[in-house]
Amino acid sequence: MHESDREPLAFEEKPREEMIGRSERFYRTMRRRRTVRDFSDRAVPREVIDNALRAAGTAPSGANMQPWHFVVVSDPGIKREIRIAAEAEEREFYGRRASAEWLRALEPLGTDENKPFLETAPYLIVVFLQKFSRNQAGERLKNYYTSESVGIACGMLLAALHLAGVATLTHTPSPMRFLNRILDRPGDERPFMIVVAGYPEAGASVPAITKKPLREITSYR
Ligand code: IYR
Repeated sequence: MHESDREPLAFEEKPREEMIGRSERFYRTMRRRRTVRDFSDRAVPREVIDNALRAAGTAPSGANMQPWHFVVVSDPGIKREIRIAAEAEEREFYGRRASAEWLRALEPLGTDENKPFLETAPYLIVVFLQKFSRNQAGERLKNYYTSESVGIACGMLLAALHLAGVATLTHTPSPMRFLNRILDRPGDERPFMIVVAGYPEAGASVPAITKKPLREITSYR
C-alpha cells in the first residue's frame, strides 16, 4: 500500500449514554470468561471458530504484517500426537525444570502434567508467530513487534470465542517446538500458544480466584 492509497474511515460515533452502556455490558460479559480445563467432547460449529479467527485476523500488527498463522486441529490422531508430546514436556517441567517458587504460584490452579483436554476438546487452535513474511517476489521481509501483534490477536480470539459461547484455555507447554514438526510448519515460525476451544464438561468447576480491582491496576495523572 502506498501513502496515496487511502479510504474514508468508517467510524460511527455513538451517543454518550450508549458508549457507557456498551462499555459496561462488555465488561460484564468479559468478566464471566474463565479459563476452563475440563472440556466436553461435544462439537462446536466450525463456523464459530472460523468467524472468531476472522476477528482475530483484524488485529493491529507491526507494519500490518499480520505475523500469525492459526492451525485449527480437530483430527483425533493429531490431537493425540500433540497431547503425547506436550505431556512429555510437562513431565519435565513439573518434575525437574520448574522452580519451587513457580510450582507454588501454580498451586491454586491445580494444574499438573496431565493434559487430557488436548484430546477431549473439539478444537485446538495452534497459534504460530512469524518472524518473517514473504513479499510478492518471495523474498523474506522482517516482521516487527511480533509478540505484541500476536498477543493482541490472541486476546481478540479469546474474546470472540467467549462472546460466541465457546470456552477456552490458553495452553503453553514449554518448549513447544514439537508443534512445528507435528503440524508441518516452517522453522522460522514460532509456536506462540495453543488455544483449546470447546464446551466445558458438565459440572465443570474453576479455581475461586479474583481479578485485581481497577484502582490496583491503574493510575491517573
Ligand atoms: N505450562 C504448564 C505450567 C503452567 C504455567 C503457567 I505460568 C500457568 O498459568 C499454567 C500452567 C501447564 O500447562 O501445566
